[in-house]
Amino acid sequence: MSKQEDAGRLSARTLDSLPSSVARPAYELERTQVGIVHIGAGAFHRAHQAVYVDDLLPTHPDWAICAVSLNSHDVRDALRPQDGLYTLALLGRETQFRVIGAIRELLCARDEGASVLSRLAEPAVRLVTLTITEKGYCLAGDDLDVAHPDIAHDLAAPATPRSAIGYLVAGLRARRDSGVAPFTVLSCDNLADNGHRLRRAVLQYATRVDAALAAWIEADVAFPCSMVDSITPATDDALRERVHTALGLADAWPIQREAYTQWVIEDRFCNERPPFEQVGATLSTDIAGYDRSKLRLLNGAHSSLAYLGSLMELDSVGDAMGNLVLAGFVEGLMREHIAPAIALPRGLEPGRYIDAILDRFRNPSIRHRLSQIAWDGSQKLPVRLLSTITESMAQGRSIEALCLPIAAWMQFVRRQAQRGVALVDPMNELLQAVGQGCNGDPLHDVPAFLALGQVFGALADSPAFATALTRAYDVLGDGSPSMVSLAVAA
Ligand code: CS2
Repeated sequence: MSKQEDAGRLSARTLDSLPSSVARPAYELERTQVGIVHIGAGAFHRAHQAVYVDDLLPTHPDWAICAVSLNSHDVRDALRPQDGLYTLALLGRETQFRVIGAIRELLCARDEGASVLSRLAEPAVRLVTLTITEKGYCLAGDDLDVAHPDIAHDLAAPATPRSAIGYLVAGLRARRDSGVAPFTVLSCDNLADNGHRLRRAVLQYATRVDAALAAWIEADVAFPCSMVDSITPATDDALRERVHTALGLADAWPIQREAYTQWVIEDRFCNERPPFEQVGATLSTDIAGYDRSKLRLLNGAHSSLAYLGSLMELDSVGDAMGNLVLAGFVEGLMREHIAPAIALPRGLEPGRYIDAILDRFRNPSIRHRLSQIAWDGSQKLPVRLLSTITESMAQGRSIEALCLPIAAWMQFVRRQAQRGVALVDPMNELLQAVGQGCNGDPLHDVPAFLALGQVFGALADSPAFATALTRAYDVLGDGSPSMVSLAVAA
């Protein structure tokens, strides 16, 4: 980068030129020290967890973040020239801009694996956090998918891993071998029981690599669960321009999110932990119920809006909420079909929780595209909606309404496949084949989807589920906007 370009871009050198309206790190960047390695340096991490850390660094400078992307070098390449700095736009009635300094190092594991491993081995790193999305866990049902190409690679070459699981185990092994206390492993992904699931996958992998290491991990490493929440629409050019105007400097990768944020963390760490409770997180020994309530109510409603709304040719969550028929259907789904099937945590009043979620969906300052939420449906639907269906059936409740968004996903897959549009989904190839083979007859199409065992699991064998899903698929007809409107109105 030339000196001239440098002068016009956000970096440690240009921080002092920021207008007073833009908040900046309230600590000296060079006095911080990396204490957290984060795997999955995407927008959600930078908008959520890194902001809590940014609030903590003035008083606890030894908890800065080394942010690792497993495959893509885009975040590293955008932020390294900016000394890790980036802008967060908080979308409230008025947008507030804030420069975040919590990420002090950026690594891309694919090109810099050795640096990632040496960070993981450092005693000063006491916590490893993850936002690798559902697919990053390489699970098949509740177990590690040992046939997954990255896991198969790592099992054959555990010293030079590719997967997050492979990195965690290689890092823990280095610590055990040199007598360093293990780090805590904290999953921050939208999965129920995320810590338990990650622990199980790590142990299954470690057992195959080194049984003694697996026993050490089992006894000494903590994998707390957590629930994360903040709506984070993807960065677009409009945001880049707004940020440029507000800062008077270019930022290659600003991010945006709603003002609301929540982080509930199970207080079970095997090494020192950052005092996140001082900066707004909730730490509790019992967080069961928070993750399910959020995943099933907020994310379940989001995915329902995404698939039904996309078929209706709506663009954003705001547009979908402006369609009173669709909004009414999703509200009814939350109040009458999802909430009653969840064991809610003590103190969480479902009516108020749902009101607050619906208000957030209506936030006029946010343009959250349905197409973004529609990504990775094969990974999201099991945790967001199919789990509610399983429990509703066990409780003898009706599942008719809950099957409509699942049928909408199937219609969505069919439409994209038949239009020749690839899906953003790790199962794209398989889904394309199923979608292209659909002929619109529910008795033909529904069994083809139900054969996707990775998505439907044991539900695929339930005749009651197959009947309800077939009916829902039939009601959606050809999946055209008018048919879908009629279906949600019914
Ligand atoms: C959304 C989530 O993209 C999606 O699938 O449902 O990212 C959602 O915005 C967050 O989980 C809110 O905390």
